[in-house]
Amino acid sequence: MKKYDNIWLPKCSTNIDSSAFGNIKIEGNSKIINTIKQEILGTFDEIFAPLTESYSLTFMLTEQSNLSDEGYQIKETAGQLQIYAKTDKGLLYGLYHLYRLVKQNENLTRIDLCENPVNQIRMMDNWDNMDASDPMGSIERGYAGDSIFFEHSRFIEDKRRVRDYARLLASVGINATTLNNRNVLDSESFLITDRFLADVKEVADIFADYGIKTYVSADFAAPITVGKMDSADPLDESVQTWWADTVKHVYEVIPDFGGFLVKADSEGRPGPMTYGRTIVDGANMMARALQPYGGILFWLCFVYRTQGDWKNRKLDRAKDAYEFFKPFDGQFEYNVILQAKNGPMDFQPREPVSPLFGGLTDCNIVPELQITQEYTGHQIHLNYLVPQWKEFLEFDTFAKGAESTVKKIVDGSLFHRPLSGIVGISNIGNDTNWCGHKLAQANLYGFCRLAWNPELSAEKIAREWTVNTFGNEVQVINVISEMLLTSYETYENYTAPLGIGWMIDVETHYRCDIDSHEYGPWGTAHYAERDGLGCYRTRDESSMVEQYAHENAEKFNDLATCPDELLLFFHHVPYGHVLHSGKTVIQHIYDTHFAGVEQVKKNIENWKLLKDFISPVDFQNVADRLQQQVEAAEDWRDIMNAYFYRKSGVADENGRKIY
Ligand code: GCV
Repeated sequence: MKKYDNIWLPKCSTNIDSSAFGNIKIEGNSKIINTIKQEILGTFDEIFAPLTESYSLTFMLTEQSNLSDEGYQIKETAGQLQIYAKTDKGLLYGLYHLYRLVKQNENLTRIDLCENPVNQIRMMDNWDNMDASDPMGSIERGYAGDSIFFEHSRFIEDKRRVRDYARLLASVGINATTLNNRNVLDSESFLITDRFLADVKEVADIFADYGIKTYVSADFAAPITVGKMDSADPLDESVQTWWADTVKHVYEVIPDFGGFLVKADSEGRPGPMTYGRTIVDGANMMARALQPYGGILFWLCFVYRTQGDWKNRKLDRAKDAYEFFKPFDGQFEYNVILQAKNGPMDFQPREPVSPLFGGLTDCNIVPELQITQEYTGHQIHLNYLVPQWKEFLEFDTFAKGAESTVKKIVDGSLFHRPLSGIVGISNIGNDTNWCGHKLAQANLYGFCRLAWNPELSAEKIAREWTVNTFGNEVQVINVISEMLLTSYETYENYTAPLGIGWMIDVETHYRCDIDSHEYGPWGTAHYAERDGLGCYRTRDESSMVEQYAHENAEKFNDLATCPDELLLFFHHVPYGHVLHSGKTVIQHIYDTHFAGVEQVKKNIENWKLLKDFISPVDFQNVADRLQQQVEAAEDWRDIMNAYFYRKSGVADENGRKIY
């Protein structure tokens, strides 16, 4: 097994001396309680030995009504430090909070805090493949090495790293995970059969030790690929029986199994539409098979027409998901959760919120946010995405009048949904520092902290992660948090402008390649031509704006009110169009592209200030990545500026070098 750094947590040794408990009392008896005991013993020297010099410590189960099932209270009186919770899981979360307090040097005397998670399902999806192109277990859009679950088309024997991942996720409140890529190919189809169920159980048991439920991505066509039937038609009784029997067996082996994630009728994946059936026919059929066991079906809304027509302005990929799903609102089984990307397209650096949020009012829907940096710099570029996610969560859908924010859909309160929550696409792999770029760990941490409490600010999360990871040195905290907090804007500056996206190479989604999505069979992405650029999504064009509630439709439709950062997502404008900022579009493109590169150069200088405070390995890791980032940013700047200068014929007001 590759060696690796621990991240924001104290190291947990397995060479433990059980006599060390001393005056720490722990109520209860369960697998999770054992995890707590192991944590206490494993981190004794760093955390508990100093703590028990001042306090006696008790982990107590309670019936307190101010606590939810996963909540906890940490309270100190007269030298007694107590962690109360209704459940063992709450105690575990309380323990991890205690770590944070210790790392942040908080004074624990007379402390009295109470925490309940705001969101119900806090899920991490993994895009790990068993084989595909890489025998070591590749990760689709993964930028931090190979899979920690799979190699050579089977499970990795040594599960220590899976355990550490479970620990990491639980330490920031994650309570569900999907093991494998939603693009279910070959071997992965058999995860729900005896070929792999014993392994799935072993992994699920590890996650369960940390209060995390395990799901797998299932192939809608499994009755054919696995069951050797000639159809996967959801209305075919033998197909329904096949799923019922298969699910029954899964639960016989893994009684606390979570359920399935399904990507159907999307990007070449089969689905009910293959058989002329509806989304509801397909989803409900699988959901019913899960119902006797309390299982949940996550069904992806990432369904779009893959063929565009640049001449037909009514055809618009951004409209597709809403058009496919809205007609079925209210018809899904109670245990179906629709899972939709934050934006209507595909994890671009800047998109408006998907109109499915607020548009679907009568079914369970959760957003998925991409922690792995597919279109946002591949964990080579520093890009702390928490500010993007905060904007998403704060967006007012106006679905039930003002204050109908996305975060109220995520916590289930807006439409009083029985099932609700949020999903992140993981950014870890088997790299020594888990995320490729050491500072990309802040995104993993940040997603999970927001999933627990969306009110936390991007700044608070950045500082908290920095202290937990690098310690309390003020200069380190200031430099790293400043680098993190400006990095999203920096990346946006030197890549595609004003919300348009897609000016990136079509295969890897990394390099600047302005036209690679423009002239393919999918249709058009940016419509850049001699006189202007931008999409045609207003009321009189593709009419995508109409999918939003009236207030937002009006705002986006009108040039006078459409926010600058989304202008080109909705409008085609001349290069001379003046933004609310007072700049013309063309000057904005030049200025942001020059500024973005300068911001990365500044980070390179700032990082050097930390040489004496950061371990040599981490220091070099970030320094190397910043160097790669600046080179890529210079490419983006030069290609973008040259392209738009030549298209528009308008010179830079400041006479800078444009090729
Ligand atoms: C896992 C995008 C990505 C794919 C990804 C897909 C999805 O299209 O490029 O790699 O597949 O989204 O979310 O299913």
